[in-house]
Amino acid sequence: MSVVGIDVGFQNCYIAVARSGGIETIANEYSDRCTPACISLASKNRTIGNAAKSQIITNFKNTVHGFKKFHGRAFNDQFVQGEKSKLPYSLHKLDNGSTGIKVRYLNEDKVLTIEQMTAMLLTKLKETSEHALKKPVVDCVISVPSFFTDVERRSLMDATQIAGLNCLRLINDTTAVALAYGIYKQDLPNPEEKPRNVVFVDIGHSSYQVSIASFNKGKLKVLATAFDPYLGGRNFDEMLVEYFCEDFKIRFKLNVKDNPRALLRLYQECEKLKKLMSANSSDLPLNIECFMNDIDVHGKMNRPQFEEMCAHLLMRVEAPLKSVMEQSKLSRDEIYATEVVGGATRIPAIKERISKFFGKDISTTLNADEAVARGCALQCAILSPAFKVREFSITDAVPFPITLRWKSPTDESVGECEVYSKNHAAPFSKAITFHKKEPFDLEAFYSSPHELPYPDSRIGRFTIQNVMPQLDGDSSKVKVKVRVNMHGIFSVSSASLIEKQKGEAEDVQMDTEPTVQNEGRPEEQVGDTDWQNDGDKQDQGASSSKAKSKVKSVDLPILANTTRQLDRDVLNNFVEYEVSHNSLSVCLSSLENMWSVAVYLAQLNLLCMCVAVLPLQESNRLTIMLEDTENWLYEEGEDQEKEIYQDKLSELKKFGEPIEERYREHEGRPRAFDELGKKI
Ligand code: ATP
Ligand code: K
Ligand code: MG
Repeated sequence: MSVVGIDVGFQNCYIAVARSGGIETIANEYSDRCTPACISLASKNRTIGNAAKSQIITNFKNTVHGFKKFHGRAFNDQFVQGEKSKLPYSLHKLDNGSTGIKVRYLNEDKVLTIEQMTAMLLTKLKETSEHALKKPVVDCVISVPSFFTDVERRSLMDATQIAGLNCLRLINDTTAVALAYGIYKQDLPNPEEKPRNVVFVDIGHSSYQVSIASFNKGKLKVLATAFDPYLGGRNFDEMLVEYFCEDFKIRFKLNVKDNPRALLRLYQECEKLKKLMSANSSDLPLNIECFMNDIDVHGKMNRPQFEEMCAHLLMRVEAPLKSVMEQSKLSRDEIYATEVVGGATRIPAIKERISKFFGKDISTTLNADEAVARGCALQCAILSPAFKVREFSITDAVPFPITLRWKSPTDESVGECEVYSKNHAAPFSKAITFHKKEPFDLEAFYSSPHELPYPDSRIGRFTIQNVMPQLDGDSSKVKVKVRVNMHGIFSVSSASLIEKQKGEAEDVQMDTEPTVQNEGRPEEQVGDTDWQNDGDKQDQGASSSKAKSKVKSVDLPILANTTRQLDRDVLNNFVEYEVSHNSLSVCLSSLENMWSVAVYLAQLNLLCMCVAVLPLQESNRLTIMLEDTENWLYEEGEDQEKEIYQDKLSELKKFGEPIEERYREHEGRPRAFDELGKKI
């Protein structure tokens, strides 16, 4: 069984796998550990990841990126509509009201669902891990923003199914980071000692998440989470883009926003500039040749100016930190450390804000890009029977309170009960007892819609079927189990009718108020008895006291109708579609053709990074040669006869082999390159 963790980012995806040596992040065929969340659809094939990213400008209408947060959202959703105007590709309303993406693919106009898009990305990541592990990959753990609601989580789960993956757990980004932090720590307090509290901050391209977790030996517990789902690195890119659009309008009379290609180029250049500014506070240039109408543009920016421009964004750093501290009721000196991850935390002004808030330096002991994926792989290893890891129990927190509502049997009044309070431990099951004579509905919804980053607070309606009165006409006792599962998804998991046996003494309490009992975490057998709380114990006590009166329990069917649920037939069609289309692209890039050239090119590219071994002149020639081949590959080289590729490959090899040889001699480590060759 494979052990794989996948961080599906808004912009960047990472994969970590467990091997005998431990957890390691793995590289794709471009020797890149980051795979861009980007899919390019074309007339003959599809490309995903790095190759797709290089098509963003050339094939802008059909190169899809930045779609992660459309999961589970209606086309008319305010967020979707807000994004729509900024996207180079088109969105389309699907029949069920969901958001679809309209592309030209295989010479046809197609509308693909978000689940299908993410599935394509996951297929690619699955293949990359299969290459690395040299065996099929099915089981995995995937990261998800902690603020994703049920609908978004279910939609992501559907995507994993379409990709042929078996997702053992959707784990919250910051929880994965907490696990990556805690599992190797040798010096955590003993179980009876005061726990160590650590703040985890993850600011990525699209969003900002923070959580506080407390650690003792062998366990972590998430105390609270907070977020700004709409603050990330891209907001800072946008500010730069806005600035230069204005600047170029004045100085070059250019209307950048009217030209999607130019706008996309400007986005790319601004992102680069933003990253440079993180390391440099002096004036930095922004130059783009042949930008629009054959005009070369140039501009400049420096860090102080940038920070001033982004002051309103920087102001938003504090609120989630404040919120998470208030929720946890901890004082600042009870915080042991603040660990930051995510690309955007490299912005110096963001780091400053965080450390100023806590009054001490932040720590960056974790790999900012890979910590989420590593945490996912660790969780997968813990769940996998095939892998031996140190025992570590993870208790997450429910981000939004959940309420259950039902109609009273006697009158038309409505009863309701908050079954999960904010920050309630998860995964977690509860049993609720009702007294009913007929089938009834339970409606689950998020109790505080104002704090929900999603427009619909409904989770679903669950009909408890086949409920009948007792033979004597009395109400039946119906025991319903609800749970927030491993993926952070709520469900009514089972219902049973407790039948009174003939001659049984009337000792069942017939109150109409349902009673709620905590059941704890059935899916985790590990220690942590503090979850088996009184409710559960009372239940057992009661049944043993009336041990003589026999009760028979009958399972009741439940009809679940959750919001925006993908029809199972539709899902199956998507599965088939993905399988056939993936084999199509695999076959188009099978080993004798373009693929082999690309692979060899990637190897040489890597060699090129070690140019220290080559005389300057030669390394320049190599760089030019590689660039030329790459350009050829993605232009006319995209669609050639097999022989052409073979020729290209031998041409490359003629050039590359002596260099490989020299590299080996120089390094005196022949294994390194062989390893690399195998990996790719
Ligand atoms: P999300 O977590 O929102 O789904 P993600 O996981 O794809 O997104 P990350 O890979 O964590 O995001 O971070 C990407 C962001 O970090 C981008 O906006 C990128 O420009 C930014 N970034 C990366 N390096 C730097 C740097 N040195 N300085 C400033 N920003 C940076
Ligand atoms: K990421
Ligand atoms: Mg991320």
